[in-house]
Amino acid sequence: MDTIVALSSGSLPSGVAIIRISGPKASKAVTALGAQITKPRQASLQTFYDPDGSVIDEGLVLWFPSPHSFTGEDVVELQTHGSRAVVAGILDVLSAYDGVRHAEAGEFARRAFTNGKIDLTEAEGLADLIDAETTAQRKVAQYLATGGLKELYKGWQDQLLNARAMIEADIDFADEDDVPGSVADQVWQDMAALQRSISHHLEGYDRSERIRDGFKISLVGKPNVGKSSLLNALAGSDRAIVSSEAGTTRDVVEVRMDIAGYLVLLSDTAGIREQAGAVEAEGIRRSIVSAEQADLVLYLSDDDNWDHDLIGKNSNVITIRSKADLGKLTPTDEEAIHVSVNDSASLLRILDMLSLRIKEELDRSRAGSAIKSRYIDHLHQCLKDIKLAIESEDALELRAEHLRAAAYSLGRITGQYDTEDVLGRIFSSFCIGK
Ligand SMILES: Nc1nc2c(ncn2[C@@H]2O[C@H](COP(=O)(O)OP(=O)(O)OP(=O)(O)O)[C@@H](O)[C@H]2O)c(=O)[nH]1
Ligand SMILES: [Mg+2]
Repeated sequence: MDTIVALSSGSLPSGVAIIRISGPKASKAVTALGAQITKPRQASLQTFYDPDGSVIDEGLVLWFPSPHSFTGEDVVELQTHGSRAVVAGILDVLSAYDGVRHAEAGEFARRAFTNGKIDLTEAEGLADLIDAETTAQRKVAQYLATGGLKELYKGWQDQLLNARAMIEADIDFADEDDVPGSVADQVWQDMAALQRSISHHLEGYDRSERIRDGFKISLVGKPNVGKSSLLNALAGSDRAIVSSEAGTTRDVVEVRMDIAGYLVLLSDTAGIREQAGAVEAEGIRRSIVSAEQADLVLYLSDDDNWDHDLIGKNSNVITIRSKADLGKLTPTDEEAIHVSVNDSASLLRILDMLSLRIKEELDRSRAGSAIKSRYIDHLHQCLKDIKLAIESEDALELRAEHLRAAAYSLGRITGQYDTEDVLGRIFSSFCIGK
């Protein structure tokens, strides 16, 4: 294995330059500069010499013995003045050392990957982090670089491989007919749940952009069910007009609030009903638009008639049974949350639930925005194979084989099974010294 060397800091001239050297000869090669390694991970100030004995520069030497280094190999980092002449002089001496050469683009990261220090998603996150220009980009890149998706995909891969193992164990011990409630039945339920998680994750990719400017919650329902009252109670101020007259709210009223540290835009809307005058009808149209664009819909009703068609298309809905203090509650199929603006405990329950939901959505959106286009095809292929496994009428052996294929697709994302040319393409897009 060659030892590689490169300037790892940015363009010269600069205040300081960092030269990184990685590989078995790292500690030996610095002796060519008249320097030597000292205590691991501790800076020591030393002088660097040319072979003819003249001083090139003075700077710091840092020693990271294998495996506790970025690449997992022996690494030495030199901090010198960021002068073109100094850096060129030092690189000349080091690269002339036997077994040491200049690094290619992305070669340090590639070695970190080969040595299992990072997986492919983390390597890509690192590249994004270096390129990040905005806080939002930085956060997403940081998530990817620190293994956010690696953990998620690894977890799914484990589930698939466990399921396959369970099925194979089942085949080995099975009687002629399939016993209901057998291990395999549980496995297929788990696989259906996994399928949902992966689809959900892919949806997050599409939604991720929007949530950044604030999490939008829309209060919708029929007239007079208490939407404006709930908005006021949650916001802690009389922002919307409340009256016992149906059709009070005519336009969308938006309040900005902080729920558990998240910026939330809570919208009150006009009650939705058939017979309405021109102004109210326009208000109702706006209610439906608001409900469709919301990240979360709170669907209020003060009776037990729920009609999800009423509120338009949005799969992210929480049903709320309002005016719970009036005591007309009857059990319903709908798992509605009971709330009364006169009962502060019920309001706190709503706030708790909202902060939980917002956190879940934000986690999902963050994971979603970290998905790279390269992953999408593999995730779709994974879903396809799980579906085949679940729906197939074939023998269990064949169905288990689809699960193996699904796990393989996830392994392609993390780089577990990738071919030389795919890896080469990814790492060569990195710059030299990375
Ligand atoms: N008892 C009781 N009354 C409530 C509650 N919430 C709202 N109300 C009453 O219900 C009536 C309608 O409340 P609003 O908040 O204006 O209802 P809305 O859904 O905004 O109505 P529109 O704007 O007309 O669609 C008012 O008289 C409120 O005082 C509650 O939790 N308990
Ligand atoms: Mg209202």
